[in-house]
Amino acid sequence: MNPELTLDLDIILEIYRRMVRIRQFEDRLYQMFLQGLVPGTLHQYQGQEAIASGVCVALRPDDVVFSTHRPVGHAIAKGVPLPGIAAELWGKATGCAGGKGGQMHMVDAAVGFPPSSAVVGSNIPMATGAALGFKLRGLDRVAVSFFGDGASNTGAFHEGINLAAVKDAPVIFVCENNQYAASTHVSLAMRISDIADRAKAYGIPGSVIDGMDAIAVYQSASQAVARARNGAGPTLLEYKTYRFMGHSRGDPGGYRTKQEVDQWRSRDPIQRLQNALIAQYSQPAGSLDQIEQDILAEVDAAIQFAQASPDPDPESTYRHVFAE
Ligand SMILES: Cc1ncc(C[n+]2csc(CCOP(=O)(O)OP(=O)(O)O)c2C)c(N)n1
Ligand SMILES: [Mg+2]
Repeated sequence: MNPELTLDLDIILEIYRRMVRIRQFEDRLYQMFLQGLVPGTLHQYQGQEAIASGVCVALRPDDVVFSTHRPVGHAIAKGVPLPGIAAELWGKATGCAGGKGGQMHMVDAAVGFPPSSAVVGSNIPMATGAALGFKLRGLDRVAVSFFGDGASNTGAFHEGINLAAVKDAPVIFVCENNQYAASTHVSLAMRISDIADRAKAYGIPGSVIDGMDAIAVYQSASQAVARARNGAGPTLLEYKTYRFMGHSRGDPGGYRTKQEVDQWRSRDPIQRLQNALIAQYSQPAGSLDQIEQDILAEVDAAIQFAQASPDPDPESTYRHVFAE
């Protein structure tokens, strides 16, 4: 039997919804950015949606996700409400970080999303620390760190994973290998072709998974989550993927060939899941269109909310600097 058919339809539809929500929101931001309507910078997530969505659907609401400089997709997938994300991008008082964080600093403790960190690699030991805290308090919650191929070359990667391994901390290390750290191809930054091989050095399981296949992402993440929750310790999951857009705003992308970008775009993870929903789960194309229309309305509403929201009160500048 096709293993895809063993998965509950509701789960696949939930993964699909989250992926479409990320794509629609990110595409809208891109269009508005080109019109000069988005303040600040953008590090976009198009192409990688299967990873955030597949992993987060495998989590409970009280599990926590530590993200990076590219956090919008992770935040949406973990359930941070779109209006708060949009308002944060516009630096408004109603933003999820009160308008003080901007694009790289999404946060919502209520849905298990501690502040994302733009310091590459730093969120790896943070996730280990949170997971150790859960373990010491006897809780069966898990922590996830999302990070890139570039982050896997930092010292924080080594320290964070090694400590988690020796302590059997309930954490999942999710490496999104999108082939580039800014403009540097992975082959120029490491001698190995699979980052998952590094798991051996820490005595934990590591696997390589197709990050454009949402169902494979969900299945691999579910196994790692079950292992962590059962006290068996951390797992390193390397998802091979690609970012469809530039590294950040204004990246002309001259370091990638059109042929390479087109080849990866032809493996679009949303199109792939849509095909599976239609062909194997007999979902009418119309019902998937309806999901997309509903999400477009959510995106419109979130952006209108952000644009209509007030700027932060100058008096709030020194709030959240010291413990109150
Ligand atoms: C410690 C540190 N060094 C450098 C930077 C600048 N920087 C921001 S993103 C980035 C590339 C990160 O690549 P990767 O980890 O593969 O993540 P991706 O951008 O591909 O998602 C760099 C070098 C930073 N933010 N932090
Ligand atoms: Mg990368």
